[in-house]
Amino acid sequence: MEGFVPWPPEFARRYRQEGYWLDKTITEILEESFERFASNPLLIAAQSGRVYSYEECGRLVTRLALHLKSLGLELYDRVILQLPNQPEVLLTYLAILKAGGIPIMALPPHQEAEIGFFAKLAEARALVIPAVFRKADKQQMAENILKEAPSLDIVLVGGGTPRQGFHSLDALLADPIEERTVDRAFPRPDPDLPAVLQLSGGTTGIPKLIPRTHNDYIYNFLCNAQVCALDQRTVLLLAIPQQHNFALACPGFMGIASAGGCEVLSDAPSPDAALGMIETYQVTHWIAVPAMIIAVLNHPDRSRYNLKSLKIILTGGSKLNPEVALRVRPELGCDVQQVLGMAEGPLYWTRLDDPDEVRFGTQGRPQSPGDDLKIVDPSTGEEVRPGEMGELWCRGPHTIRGYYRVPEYNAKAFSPDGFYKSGDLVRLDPSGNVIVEGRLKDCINRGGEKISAEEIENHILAHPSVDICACVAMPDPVLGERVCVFVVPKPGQELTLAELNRFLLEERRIAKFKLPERLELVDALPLTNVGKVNKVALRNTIAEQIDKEGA
Ligand code: OOB
Repeated sequence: MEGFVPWPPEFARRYRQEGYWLDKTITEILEESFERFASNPLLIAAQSGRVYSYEECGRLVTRLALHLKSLGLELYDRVILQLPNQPEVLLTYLAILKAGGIPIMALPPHQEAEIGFFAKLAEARALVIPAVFRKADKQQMAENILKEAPSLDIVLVGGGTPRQGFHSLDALLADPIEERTVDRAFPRPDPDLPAVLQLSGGTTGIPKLIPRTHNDYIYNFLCNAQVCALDQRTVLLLAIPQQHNFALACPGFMGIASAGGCEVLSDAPSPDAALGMIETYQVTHWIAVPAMIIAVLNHPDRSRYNLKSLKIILTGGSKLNPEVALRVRPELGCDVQQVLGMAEGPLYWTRLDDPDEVRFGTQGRPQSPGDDLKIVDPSTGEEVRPGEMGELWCRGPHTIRGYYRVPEYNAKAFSPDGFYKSGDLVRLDPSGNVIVEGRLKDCINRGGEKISAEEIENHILAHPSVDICACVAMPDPVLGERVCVFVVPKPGQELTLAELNRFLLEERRIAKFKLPERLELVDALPLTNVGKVNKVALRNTIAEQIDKEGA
């Protein structure tokens, strides 16, 4: 497939021999579950309480896949999936796979800038959107994108009345096409080719698409379901966007579905909602970013909720500080299992039987025996001495060998021997687990959601009052980091945060979660001795400033 970088044959051979790659499709693996666990509940829509059994999910997925086929979707067609956390997002995801398509896992808050970009880069055939998301008219967004992306010709709309030429997802799900369809065969994708395009956290001006193959992604979630000991009794709460790799495959929905368990899917991000759902649905496992754990720990009414069913919080996306980790057992009565994960594939987990200092103080070790890691001095590419800090490089049976359709960038992002350069600065502790100490990459980690500094800077530079600018992370007690922008205005120009953000939302049409939350107007930006903007100095300046204001 053009633009996809496969594993070299000697690695593919090894991964098969060692039993990591099964040469099945995601649809085949999950259909085994639909049959095997038929009457078990697979999915609960948290807000309505509607329960979907494995059998019902399988039936609805086949129906929707037949509709996609009759609308003209073909093998390997790319489909942008932007629905919020309701069961339809999973039914559609599985239906796209069954019809042979490749879902692009866009996030619900993405706007025209992001969705238009993915549509053009991947030459997407179809787009699946909610009619409205947080007051944004997504059908209008789709109309605008259709004018610029000639490959797009199918638009499915969840909720609300579809505009002319668009299709109602709800109507398709309610229409039993299977009863009048004789040919129910679907094309079978090659397990060595991309099944899903994930999004990269982003460290450059342009977002990247991450091709996850059937072989690699299946191993990713099967191995992960074992590491997290999921089984038929597991009730997993998910309130982060279902499209995220963490929510989909680590172990996420696919991990739970492979194990016969049940997922409670919620689109309410508040700590109150999470606490209520744990009690109502007797949740045993909860996938939560550290910001959510902090919010729950600090929640004044926490003792009103019965959390007895909760056994483990699976946490990652940003660093869980040991002080917070230490509060979990005494205050919430459950354990934490930490993951250093990346949409590119690498997964480092602490294990449930690790000693306390490993479970609370490290971000774990590779989940697969087939993984290789190196900790290197980024300036030389040489491995550092044991215990020293360096950049984490990863390679393995579920770590990609290249981003989709960006050969020049891949030459820098991967080593010649195929390691993914994570951009994370880590140290290996004597137990063989990594501790995340910082990062090289230029992004802001806002409660686990990654925001590329360069991407936002490029949009801000388009504002008529801005001469130069730099985005950096500013510390936040709950989210960890938020975006702060330093701007040198053009001579005689003024700028406020409100005006800048109006411009970014209305004229640049970017997702709201990426907006700067603080603007600092300055006369000049500090430079390093090679003439680049000194972001370390800017981060220190804003951290000191916030510290002073707090005091
Ligand atoms: C997950 O994936 P991404 O692709 O959104 O972000 C990856 C980056 C890592 O390179 C690292 O910088 C940061 O997020 N990160 C952590 C972390 N887990 C991720 N930093 C410190 N401590 C951790 N535990 O975020 C992701 C993917 C799968 C599972 C879980 C998280």
